[in-house]
Amino acid sequence: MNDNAFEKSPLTLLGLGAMGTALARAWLAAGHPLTVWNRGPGRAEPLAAEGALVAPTAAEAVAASGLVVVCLLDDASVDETLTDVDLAGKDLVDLTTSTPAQARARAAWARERGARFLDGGIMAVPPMIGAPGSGAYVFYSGSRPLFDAHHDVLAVPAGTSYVGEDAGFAALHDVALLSAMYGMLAGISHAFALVRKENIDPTTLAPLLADWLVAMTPSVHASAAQLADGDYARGVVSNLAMQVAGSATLLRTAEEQGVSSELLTPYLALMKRLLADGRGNESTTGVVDLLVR
Ligand code: FVH
Repeated sequence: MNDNAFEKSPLTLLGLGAMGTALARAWLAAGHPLTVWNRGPGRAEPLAAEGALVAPTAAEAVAASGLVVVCLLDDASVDETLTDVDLAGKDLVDLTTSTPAQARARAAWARERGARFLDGGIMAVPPMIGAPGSGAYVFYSGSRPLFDAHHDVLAVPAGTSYVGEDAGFAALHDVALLSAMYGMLAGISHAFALVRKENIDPTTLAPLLADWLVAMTPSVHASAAQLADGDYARGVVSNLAMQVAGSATLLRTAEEQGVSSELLTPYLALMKRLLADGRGNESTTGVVDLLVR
């Protein structure tokens, strides 16, 4: 084996915000030759001191490597940055958060310019990047040959999860997980609001809340199994009729504690609609049917 076999592959990174900088540091620490570009000045300087090559323009940065990773604010900023840049023969990986439709349009746009395209959805915050054991990973979708060719490089800052040739799937998985997170955060807010006026230390409630949420997570798998076979009554432990009856206590408690129920009522209203449809013996999985237009 010659020495070149141990050389790390070079890449270019466009965008040195909080996430871009974390990605850059992970690749530099792993010994990858890295060319960086950022729209505004200042952000590249610390990375230059750590070994990055700083390109004066996005076009020059792109020209420097076959693999080009983009991590900008939004899809519009990707457009602004790459519109006049020659992408022919490049492997473009877009880690900018986008919608599935934006990712699919970006894939077609890249193809028209002679580039292979992979979209990514980052499931991490910057401190988790390049930190072994942090649980950080990135959903990827689009060109499988691109993903396979650069897997070793892409796996440096975070784990990888390839979810299909459809370029929109990474964004879809990303947004599905983030949307679930906001549902959870809404519930946490409501719980803390309920105890706000009492002599209950939020830091005492916190571990109880966290443990309870963890204990309830198997319901994700139960719902998935029911959705897969279409039987929403299979294996039901706490049926909808009981839960709707119980929800009156939740609403009344909110009122007693002087807490708005605006985060709870939309979900409870959907449960009530299912009950009115005669589905009281089922779980709450049927809410999915009501949401899909
Ligand atoms: N930070 C996070 O917690 C989340 C975690 C999950 C994934 N997101 C997404 O990652 C993308 C980048 O996020 P970021 O954290 O790096 O964001 P900022 O620190 O705000 O940096 C934004 C960079 O984008 C550049 N930029 C903005 N507008 C333009 C434009 N029109 N043309 C060219 N570049 C642009 C900005 O440059 P500058 O302001 O320094 O000149 C920064 O480099 C994002 O999609 C998250 O949703 C992060």
